[in-house]
Amino acid sequence: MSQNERLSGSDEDRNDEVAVSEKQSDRFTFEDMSVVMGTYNEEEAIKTVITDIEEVTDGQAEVVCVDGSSDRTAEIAREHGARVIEQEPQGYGVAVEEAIRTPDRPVVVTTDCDDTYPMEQLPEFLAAINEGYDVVSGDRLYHGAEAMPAFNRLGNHLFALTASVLMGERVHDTTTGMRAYRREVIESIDWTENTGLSAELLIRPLMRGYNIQERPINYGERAGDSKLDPIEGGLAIAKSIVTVCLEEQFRRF
Ligand SMILES: Nc1nc2c(ncn2[C@@H]2O[C@H](COP(=O)(O)OP(=O)(O)OP(=O)(O)O)[C@@H](O)[C@H]2O)c(=O)[nH]1
Ligand SMILES: [Mg+2]
Repeated sequence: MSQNERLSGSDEDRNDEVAVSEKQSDRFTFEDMSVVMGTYNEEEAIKTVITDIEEVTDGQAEVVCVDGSSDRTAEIAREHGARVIEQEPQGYGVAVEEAIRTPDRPVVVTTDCDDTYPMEQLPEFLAAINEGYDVVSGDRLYHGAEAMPAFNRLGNHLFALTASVLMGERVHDTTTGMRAYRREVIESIDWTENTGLSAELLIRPLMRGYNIQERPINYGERAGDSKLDPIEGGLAIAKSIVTVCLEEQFRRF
């Protein structure tokens, strides 16, 4: 069910009551949702993440993993019903771009496979998409993100401030891994970044006028080892933010 199909029910000739009841029955459900992630040696977390998604969505959401692991992550993911696409490890964004482009369901949710993101908030994300948002972005910093290393927390505040200045609009968490997108947003934009893909996935839609909501989320302790080097990764993300914001500003002229 595409957004166009949803809106096609609002024919002027129909009375409001019929239009409202049609709109309600056309709301997206978890059967319209794919939860996608890159997975790279996440043996410690994969079972919990998939089980949480299954429980919260009553087994209705599809799970897609783009996997570059040398451990048992892919095997465990398949055992728990996920669709697994194998890919040589080439970085976060290469995996996540493949993951977001794979599903044909109309609502795509990204997460990390490290048990840091609250799958129990998936119903809220779906509800916000049904309210009309094109992108719903989990804001980890709102509640303080105590589980995040202090250096990363500071960096994430600085990324959000930098992006806000360059975009001319306040955002609070540009590098979060948990977001819901209408699939047409993903398909309508060319993605260019790797480590900085998460920031790009917020900045380009926002600067092109899509309807974005940031929602506070809880952020947990990571299971297993981080795949991001804080300095090298942080510099790559900063470069992506500046590049993408400037490209989008120029695109407006
Ligand atoms: N397939 C694949 N997945 C990757 C690659 N790099 C990272 N990932 C996955 O992408 C997700 C995000 O990586 P994380 O290590 O959690 O990065 P992060 O969230 O910035 O760092 P933490 O704060 O430590 O969680 C995880 O599920 C990783 O397994 C890669 O090269 N290939
Ligand atoms: Mg993570």
